[in-house]
Amino acid sequence: MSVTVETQVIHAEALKKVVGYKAVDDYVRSGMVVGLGTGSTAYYAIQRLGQKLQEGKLFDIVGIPTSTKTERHAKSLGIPLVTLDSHPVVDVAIDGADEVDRRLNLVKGRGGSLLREKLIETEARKLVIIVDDSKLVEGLGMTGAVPVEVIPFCWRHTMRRLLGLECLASCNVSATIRSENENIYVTDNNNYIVDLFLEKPIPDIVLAAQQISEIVGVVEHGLFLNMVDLCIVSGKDGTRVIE
Ligand code: ABF
Repeated sequence: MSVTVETQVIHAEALKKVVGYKAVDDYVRSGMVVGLGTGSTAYYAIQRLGQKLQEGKLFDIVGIPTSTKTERHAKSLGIPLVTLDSHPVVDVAIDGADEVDRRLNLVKGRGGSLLREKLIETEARKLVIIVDDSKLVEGLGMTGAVPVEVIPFCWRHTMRRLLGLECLASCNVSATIRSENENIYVTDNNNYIVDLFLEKPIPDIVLAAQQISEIVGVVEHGLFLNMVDLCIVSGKDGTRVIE
């Protein structure tokens, strides 16, 4: 039993490594500004980038990290870091996702970094998403939460407004405030995250994205629509690119 579980973990890690390495090998060139994603798959892309810089196979690269965790990781590998303030154009951004639909729309933010991810990846000339095939879905929001970053002030009110949205009325939506070690989880931006759980698919994701954004206490949501240029997917039969 334990051997099987361990084998599955190794297999899952191997799939993440394959897409992380491939993203850097195929889409990062010397001289680029690179958006550095967050999460256990993006981790391998950052590892590869650091490795290629150290080996002199890439040079004149700067990275823009999408979280404080990624910032620490990139620094530990000696990847030079900048921000959008000084480098407003991102040549390529590489990141994971929680769900990817047929049109390459995403749910992101279950790891907690959606705001900085969206801020930086919106500016990417090329957004490369790296996932294993367990992330491919028919309808967004069916395998877990749709995260929404909200300001702490009156978060219960903002949560109620989210639950009352017309566009989610048919989804049997429920919500929780994200917690960590029995405290409310605080994002890198000192905000909270409301996780929306849906029992039925969102009928119109564009409308939902718009209506969620319009709630005043909402900072950003984890629906990433019409942003992705290509998605590298790994599975037991190998790796493929969806464009
Ligand atoms: C980040 O990584 C998040 O938006 C998303 O929640 C997560 C996916 O992480 P993992 O690759 O660890 O599954 O990009």
